[in-house]
Amino acid sequence: ASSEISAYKKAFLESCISAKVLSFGTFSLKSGRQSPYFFNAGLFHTSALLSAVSIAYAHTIIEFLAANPSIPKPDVIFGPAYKGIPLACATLLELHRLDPATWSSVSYSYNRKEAKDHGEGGNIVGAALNGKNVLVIDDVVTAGTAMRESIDLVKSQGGQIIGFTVALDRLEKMPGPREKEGIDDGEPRMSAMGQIRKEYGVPTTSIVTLDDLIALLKGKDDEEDMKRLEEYRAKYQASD
Ligand code: OMP
Repeated sequence: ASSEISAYKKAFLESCISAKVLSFGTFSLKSGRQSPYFFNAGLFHTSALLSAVSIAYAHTIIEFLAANPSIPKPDVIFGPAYKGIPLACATLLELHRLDPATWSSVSYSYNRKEAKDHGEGGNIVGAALNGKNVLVIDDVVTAGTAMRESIDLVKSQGGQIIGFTVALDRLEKMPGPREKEGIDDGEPRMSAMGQIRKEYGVPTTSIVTLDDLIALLKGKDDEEDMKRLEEYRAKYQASD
C-alpha cells in the first residue's frame, strides 16, 4: 500500500469526501458484500464537481497512455449508461482543453439501456464503435460485473477496447461461489481488474484505489472510519 499519494489524487479524494460522493457507514453492494464505504458517482452534479472529476480522469488517462506507448490512441471515449455518460463527455472536453492537438478529433459515445427501433435506431448514441479504438470510462469496479458488460457491449458493436479507466478501484478479490448466500470461503483470489486484464487482455487504470483512500484518511482524524476500512481491506483484498 502506498503512503504517498499524488496531488491530483488527493484533490480528487478530498472533493469526493466533501461532496459525499464517498460516504462511510454500512452499505450492501451489488456483489452481496457489506462495505463500510460507498462511492456514488451520481453525486458529481455541480459544475465544480464535474470539473474536478473530469480533470482527475483526464490526468489519469494522459499518464496511462504515456506509460503504455503500445496502446493505440483512442478514437472514442465510451461512457456506459447511465453514470458513465456525463463522465465520458466531461472528460473528453477536459482532454481537449489540456491538449487540443491530440484530442480534437476524438469522439464520445454511450449506449441506450433500451434499444430504439425507430428514427436512427440502434443502441449507441454518439460515435459508432465499429472498427474504432475505444477507451471505456466508468465509475467503480468491485467484482467486475459492470466492467464485463461494457467490454462485451463494445465488442458486440465491432469496437476494439484499448483501455478501461475507472474512478475507483476497490481492489477487491473476485467473489467466491457462495458469496451471494453470505458464505465467504476466505480463499485468496485475483482482483476483478486483474482477472479482466488477464482474461480479455485489456489494460486498466483507475484515478484512485482503496489504498489511496486509506492513505489519505491516515493523515486525518477519522480513526474509526479508517479502522473499518482497513478491516474490510484485510478481508476482501485481492491476491494480485
Ligand atoms: P461490480 O459490477 O461488482 O464491479 O460493481 C460496480 C458497480 O456497483 C458500480 O458500477 C455501481 O453500480 C455499484 N457500486 C457503486 O456505485 N459504488 C460502490 O462503492 C460500490 C458499488 C458496488 O455495488 O459494488
